[in-house]
Amino acid sequence: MSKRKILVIYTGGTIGMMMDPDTQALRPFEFGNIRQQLPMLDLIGADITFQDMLPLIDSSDTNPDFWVRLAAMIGREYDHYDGFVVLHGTDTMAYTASALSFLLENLAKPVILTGAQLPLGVIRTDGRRNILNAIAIAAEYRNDRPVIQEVCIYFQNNLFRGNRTYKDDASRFNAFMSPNYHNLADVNTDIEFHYANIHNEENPQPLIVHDTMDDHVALLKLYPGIRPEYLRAVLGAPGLRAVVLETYGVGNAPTDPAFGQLLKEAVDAGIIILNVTQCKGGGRVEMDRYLTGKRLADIGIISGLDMTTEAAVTKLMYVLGQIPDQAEAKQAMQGSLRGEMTMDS
Ligand code: ASN
Repeated sequence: MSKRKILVIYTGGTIGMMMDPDTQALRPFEFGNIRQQLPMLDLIGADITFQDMLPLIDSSDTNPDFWVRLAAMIGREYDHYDGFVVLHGTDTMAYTASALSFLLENLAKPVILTGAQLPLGVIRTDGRRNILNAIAIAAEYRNDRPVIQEVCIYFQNNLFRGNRTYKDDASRFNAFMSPNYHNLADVNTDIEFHYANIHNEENPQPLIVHDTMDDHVALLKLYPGIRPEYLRAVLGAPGLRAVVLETYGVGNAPTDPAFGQLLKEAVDAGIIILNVTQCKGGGRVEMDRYLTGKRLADIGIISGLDMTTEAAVTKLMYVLGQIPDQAEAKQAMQGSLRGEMTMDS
């Protein structure tokens, strides 16, 4: 069997950063000599090509335009490679993984994002193992079909569905979590794939690479004491089409009538309000559990069920980019598009 062809796209992030001699701060540098830094690459048994996506960025500079360009780059190379690895900063990796999952419709090849908490050039780097394992996973085929056919994040021994993750820790190597969906694989002495959790495309359709996202989306986190004028300022922003509302627990919010009235006016004006929970460790929005949540459902706020904030924001940007009509977009938001939320059974 010929070697699997893997394209590694380097976008920036700590993994390839070096200390800037002038500022003493880490910033992205062109990868260039990665093969010298990773002699083990040759042992993977894959045919590996590296491409930089310029300009290299710290992932704090990620935005919808960057996601569209990255999706287009994968789309252009889709037929030439068996799998893709994207080297990306950790800070917004969960947003990029979520956005890519929506932009790449009918994906039937692996797209694995990974990165590092310490640069490759540092002796204790986590980047070396993350890259090598991500490439090995992208090159894994069974019965001549890729084992992974979706957008994932590989980090510190865990393979996650990308649109189920968030960055949980600023310094631990085990930086990502997927509280509401099981791992797709665990990497120890062996790579153990959990096939029941992995999306399996029986009849792959041609890949569709979407190229529009609408960023008229706001994210609003509730906190005790939030002033109505702050809420009014967000809801009154020109052009606003949708809000991700991070509520308490299973989707609860203050019962203050003035607060409810502001939300109702926004919903009546056609703004989509999507309720997700602030609880990072897991759980789902159930607006009928408490009166405080039921009031939100009654005014037309929709449930994000067990979606992460990262998936909610990028899904809205994607859906609004495809669907100009607010009512239709609201409808589309309530289904699972790429396994990003668990539907009620
Ligand atoms: N600031 C970096 C980034 O997200 C953090 C990292 O990659 N660990 O680009």
